[in-house]
Amino acid sequence: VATSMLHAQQNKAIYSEAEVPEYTLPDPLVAEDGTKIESASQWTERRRPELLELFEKEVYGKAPPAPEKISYEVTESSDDALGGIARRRQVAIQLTDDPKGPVLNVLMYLPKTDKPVPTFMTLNFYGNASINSDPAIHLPEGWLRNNKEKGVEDHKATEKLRGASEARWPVETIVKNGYGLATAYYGDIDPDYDDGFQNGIHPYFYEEGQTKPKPDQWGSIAAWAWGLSRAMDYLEENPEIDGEKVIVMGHSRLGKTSLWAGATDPRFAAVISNNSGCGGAALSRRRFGESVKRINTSFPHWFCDNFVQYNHNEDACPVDQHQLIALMAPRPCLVCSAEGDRWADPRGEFLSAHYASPVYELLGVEGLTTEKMPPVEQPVLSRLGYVIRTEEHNVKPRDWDRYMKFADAHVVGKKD
Ligand code: GTR
Repeated sequence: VATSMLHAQQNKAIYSEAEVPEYTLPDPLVAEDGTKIESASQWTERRRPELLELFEKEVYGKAPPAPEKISYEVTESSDDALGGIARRRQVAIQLTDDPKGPVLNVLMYLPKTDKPVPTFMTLNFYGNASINSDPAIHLPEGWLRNNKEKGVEDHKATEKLRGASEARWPVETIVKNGYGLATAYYGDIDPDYDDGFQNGIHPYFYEEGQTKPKPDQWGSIAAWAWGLSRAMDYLEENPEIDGEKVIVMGHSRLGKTSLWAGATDPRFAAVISNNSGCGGAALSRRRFGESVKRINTSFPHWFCDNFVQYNHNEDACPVDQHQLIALMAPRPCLVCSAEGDRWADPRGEFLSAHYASPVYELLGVEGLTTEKMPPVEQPVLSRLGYVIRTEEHNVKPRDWDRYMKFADAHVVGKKD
């Protein structure tokens, strides 16, 4: 009886600071053997690779290296999109050597200029056609999560899908501010349901006789992040894009993904996490809102199997999520929370940025410039930035205004 009561208690989500257990965070600036990290080179050569490897092994799983060559095909293109203000490009990136293998369809809207443009790279939840009602966007062909309101029936896109998520994607404003937007459907890389890794990208990398990833090999989040890197391979080759100014942004599970993409791929010039929560920006040891056990139970395919050891056992994990934020350093990184998104633990997201700050400072750049969690709607847009807005778990036009202001200051170098 006592044990089952304990389990019931443990399984109840924590929603008050008083219930947050006491915890000690692993120090980003102390190596696993106890050595203090006191110089930028010690961080870069020793501690950073060590932490990256721990996150690979214990949390997200290790992804295979980039393919030697990527092939892609421009499937559609226009220099007169969005009422004449933008160029539209649609490109199919072959993710493996197998011509029948998965293809990542990237949609781009780019400002009309002769110069290569800084660009936001962002995965989407319902296919490229969901972000804008532009009839030229190809409808997604693969499996989608059922959602009648969004126009998905029997896991297939219908015409109703067009523009169904456009409130989250202020494309015109982005383009008018001089930024490109590149987006792709995350399900092109791996459909988001637990099928034991039989579909999507994973099987293409199995050794002979292997039927699922090993406990330290990539789950779906690592696969989506790997797909972002393949998009980056292409963006770097596209002369219309400034490959040194690609900002990876993502919301929720795709916020977790953008953080992991930023950690594993230093070509991303800046990283933005929106409402990423557990397994993203939020500290796992706080167990506030969504816990490690809960996320591993609801979404067994997101993380690697080793992560399951830390269900209700967060303190045993050699890493916590502030160290993930530290892996972005010295690149600009913006952590965004929402007051109504308690499931994602806004305070835990703030604390991650706070505890990552010493790494930025060691590297000689500005960390998070506030010690205290800022009030709602008062963004702290330092190089390591944090903002909490009002309202729910979502992406709002004003979130994008902040991403752009942040990128103006730290990626493009424009002042206010
Ligand atoms: C929730 C999940 C969160 C978050 C969210 C989303 O169900 O518990 O971790 O990822 O989904 O991606 O919308």
